[in-house]
Amino acid sequence: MGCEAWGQRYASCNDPLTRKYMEISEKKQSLVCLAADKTTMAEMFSLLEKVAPFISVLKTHVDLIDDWNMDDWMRFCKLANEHDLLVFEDRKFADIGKISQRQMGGVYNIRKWADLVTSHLISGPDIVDGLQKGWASVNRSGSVLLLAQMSSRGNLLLPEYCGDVVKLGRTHNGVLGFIGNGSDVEGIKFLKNLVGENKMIWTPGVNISVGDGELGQRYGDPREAILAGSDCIIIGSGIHQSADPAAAAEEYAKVSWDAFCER
Ligand code: 6AU
Repeated sequence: MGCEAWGQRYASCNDPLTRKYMEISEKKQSLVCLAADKTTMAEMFSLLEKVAPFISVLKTHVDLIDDWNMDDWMRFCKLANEHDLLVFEDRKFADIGKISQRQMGGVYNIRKWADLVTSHLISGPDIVDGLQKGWASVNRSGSVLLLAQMSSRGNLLLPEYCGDVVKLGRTHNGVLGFIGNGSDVEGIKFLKNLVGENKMIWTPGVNISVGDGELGQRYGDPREAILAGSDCIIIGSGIHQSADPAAAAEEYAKVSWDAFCER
């Protein structure tokens, strides 16, 4: 499968998951990752069925689900894969390498179903190797998005730290890219300048209604985020709190793809 829209970035990329994201996003014409922040399995299934055609990635917080069990969860992930979605567990790992490796297992067994996970780099670079060993132990592969910035008010991921995260993550094969702050256009441009073309920037903190969200969350405009350098907008409440999640997802997909083509 070719990938015209991503052009040179696709041609020069040899990371399978990055390529897969580019292919899916081109096919669906959507740079949208849904943050499926629901609390029951029934709500997760219902949301997925409604929005799947308009999104390229499904982001989960597995520990938000009150009635979680492995059988339903594996069915849910299988359905997501059938809808051509990457499954992304936003676990925000932060421990030392060997513990992070083991946390890929445990009750949730993230290594068995997630293609992508988020991680902080606060404990140093071995965390990425630990997470990669987690996938390798079950003969699967996956990739890590490192938190280089955050969208929440008062967070401590300041520019110097952001620069250090990018320096370590830019050349690591186990890293797909970086989480940037979608609410801050200048911040995304700063990050893009550090990251360059080889790794991705995915941005939460994006909503068509810009401004402050709940409990310190902040929102920027989806088109502006993509023009500034975001390769994927992570949308939660903008879709799942909408009265019509399918229509909202379709709208975010269109805005994202138009902005990407403009860029
Ligand atoms: O659109 P929202 O505000 O309803 O949801 C935003 C989603 C949530 C957060 O856990 C996540 O994006 N997030 C992250 C991620 C992706 O790691 C980082 C961050 O800085 N801010 C943020 O909101 O599921």
